[in-house]
Amino acid sequence: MTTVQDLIDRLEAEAAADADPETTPDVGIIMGSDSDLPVMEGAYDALDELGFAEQTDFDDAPDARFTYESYVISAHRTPELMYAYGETAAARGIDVVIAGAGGKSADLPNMTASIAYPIPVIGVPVQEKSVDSVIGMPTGAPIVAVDAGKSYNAALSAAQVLAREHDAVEARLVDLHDEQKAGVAGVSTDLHDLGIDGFRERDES
Ligand code: AIR
Repeated sequence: MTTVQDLIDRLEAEAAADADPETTPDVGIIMGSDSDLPVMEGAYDALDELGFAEQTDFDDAPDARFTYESYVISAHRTPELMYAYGETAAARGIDVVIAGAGGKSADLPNMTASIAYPIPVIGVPVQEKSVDSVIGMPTGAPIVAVDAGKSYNAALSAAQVLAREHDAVEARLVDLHDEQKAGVAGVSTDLHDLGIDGFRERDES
């Protein structure tokens, strides 16, 4: 059975490997519990739509140039793992972290932002009641955060960070935005032209 220490050792070994940044995950997704996954799905959806691939083996990068990885890390159950993840993030080639946690003490995003600084951390409050603990940082300890549950936007923000350095990510962001605009135009036309009854009928069929 894998122990927390095994995971810490793994992260530290990867940090020491001095891997080519083109082969390391660009985005790290972490969450306080696997019970957060339904809310964090939006981040995976957005990254998939932007053409990112998941990297499950640090030593064997997928063909896609831009990748993400994910781990469950609990600020309260496994604080030593949170420290190790934050402290090794830069050396492991992570450029931006998306961190989600729920409950009233949702401390993974804010603590990871402090530990991994200056790597940007986008916090996702998994529940409405988590918002204050995610965003309530003291002066000098920054975090970027989205509204409760908005993990899709967290992934877009993460891609925006990468886009400052990578034109290909910027182009994908612009394309996705155009597709979403076209989607609104399509829905708007359908609602108008089919009328409310026809629109409801089509959606129900
Ligand atoms: N959590 C886990 N460790 C610290 C915190 N704050 C959060 C998880 C999840 C909630 O507690 O992010 O949203 C409940 O976790 P679980 O594992 O009991 O379902």
